[in-house]
Amino acid sequence: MTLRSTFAAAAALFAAASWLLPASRKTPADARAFLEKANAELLKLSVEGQRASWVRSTHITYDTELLAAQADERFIQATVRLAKQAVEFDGLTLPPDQARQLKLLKLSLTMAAPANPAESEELTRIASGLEGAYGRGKYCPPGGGDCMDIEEIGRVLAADRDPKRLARVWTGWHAVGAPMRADYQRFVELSNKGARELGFSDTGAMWRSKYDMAPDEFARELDRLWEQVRPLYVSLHAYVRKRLVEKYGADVVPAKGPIPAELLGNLWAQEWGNIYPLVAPADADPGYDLTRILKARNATPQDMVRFGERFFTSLGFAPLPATFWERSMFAKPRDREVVCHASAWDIDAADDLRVKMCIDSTAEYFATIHHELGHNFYQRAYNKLPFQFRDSANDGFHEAVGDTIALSVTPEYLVKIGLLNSAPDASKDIGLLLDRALEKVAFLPFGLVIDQWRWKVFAGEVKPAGYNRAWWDLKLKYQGVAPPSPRGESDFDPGAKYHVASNTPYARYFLAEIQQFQFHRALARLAGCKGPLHRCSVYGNPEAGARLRKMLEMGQSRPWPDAMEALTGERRMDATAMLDYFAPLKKWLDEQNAGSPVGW
Ligand code: X8Z
Ligand code: ZN
Repeated sequence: MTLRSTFAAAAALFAAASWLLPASRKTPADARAFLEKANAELLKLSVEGQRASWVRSTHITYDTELLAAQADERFIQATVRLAKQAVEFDGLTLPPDQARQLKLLKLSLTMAAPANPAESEELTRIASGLEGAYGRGKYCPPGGGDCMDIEEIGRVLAADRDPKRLARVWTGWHAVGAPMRADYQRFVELSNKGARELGFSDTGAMWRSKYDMAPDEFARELDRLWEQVRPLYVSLHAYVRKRLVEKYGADVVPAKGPIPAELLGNLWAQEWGNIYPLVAPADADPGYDLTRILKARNATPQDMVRFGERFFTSLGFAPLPATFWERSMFAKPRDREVVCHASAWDIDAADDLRVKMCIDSTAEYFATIHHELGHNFYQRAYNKLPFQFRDSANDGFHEAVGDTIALSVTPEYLVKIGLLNSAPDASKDIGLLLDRALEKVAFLPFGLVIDQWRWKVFAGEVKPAGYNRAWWDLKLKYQGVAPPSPRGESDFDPGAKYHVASNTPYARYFLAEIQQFQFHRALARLAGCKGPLHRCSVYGNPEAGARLRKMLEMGQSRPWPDAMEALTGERRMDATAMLDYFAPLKKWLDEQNAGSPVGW
């Protein structure tokens, strides 16, 4: 034991006794000692929890689920206990970084367990079980035939163009949600109880409190950002629908109504890049297909991850540790159940970084790899900070970093790394932008829907008897999509989306979609790129890398506008960068849509 940690232990003991003092007699030294002890305890429990979750997600069994649930429970209970104790320091004038750590401690959970041990155990068991049920989910066609897992189903939705088969497979996967309904209802009751014990009105309000502004103000921020980008989405929607009417006929795709969700190339209609060939502009197609290139080269999952790593090292980041390559899961194992949904891990809060993915050699996975590595390089950048600061400035930042890098995957970059022979000229810009818009713009309303639904559910505005109805009402309102056939309350379609089953908040992805264009614009300008933003790549630019690293190293130590400013010079989330990026496409879409129905 070092001298420093001996001192910390003694101070912590003193602090333990002084927690019994009334608030007025607490001192800043007590607060410091409390935080040191709390951070050490939580770090230890969090590492144990990460290990148990890793094993649960890469070997799903009855036992690994229980072990992960127990480890989660220990971490959550400790956090709840410490958050309740932290209230004792309210009203004390403290150094800003200590005050912020205390505040973050109270906000750090996405699921708060009630103090009652039986309820706490029940909640964590349900939560772990829901994620496991999603991970094990399959569609077994009636009348025989091999069962399909989520990866195979995703491939059908991406490539099949038979509306009947798409509807069957879509419906088959969505059946995974139905058995989760009762557990989800109980999960809502218990997690709300935990949130109330921490002083929040419900779990949704707890989630909205994490943005360095009042929870209602955050909800208004989302509305404001959505209003900025909505016209762009509506134009894209109208154009895509028109092309789908041409392809499938007006009896399959209503010319003025919502688009059938199963026709958009993705199980949740969240990203539409897979139907690019159906909507490509006749005279501006860029003429290359990254998926085809990767397949032609027989690129292995490891090869693809290496491309991603090399982008980061080109910006001056240190390479990933050897253990990353040894311990990550890059491909779906044949011999066991796993959660394929991609995720990035920092197991020991030191340098045991990993990804868990079932990589296919496609352009979509190429982008997802950059997304995940963004998480890993962020985790590594802030891992020297106190435990409470080891997170992104707000949760959108964590999701935005890797995507920012993926925006630099331009044709010119692909030429530089030898994946493409020559870059298409400017006459193909509309094709490039449309391809990106199908990924990024199409996602925007989806990024809102999930938590608009959950906020209402947690607040009790949507009752269990109306879970599925409310889900489809929101999908219609924001996305303008409809299910292949009427859905009822014996279905539970939200459960067929990973983040609902795994209780991962989702507004973060909407924020990330907006922020990544702000980050990309700032880095591209810093790198001296004068051309249109979609042709700018910061590959190999150390200044851009240093600026990015500066923000990542701040972790969550400052309110997020400070981190945003460190990278971009701006203090607000603002969709103008995204609108600028897509401006030529918006003009083109509006021309294409002239005289055709717009909206639904
Ligand atoms: O879940 C993810 C990542 C892991 S954080 C693969 N994403 C969202 C989703 O798949 O629904 C990235 C984009 C949105
Ligand atoms: Zn992510």
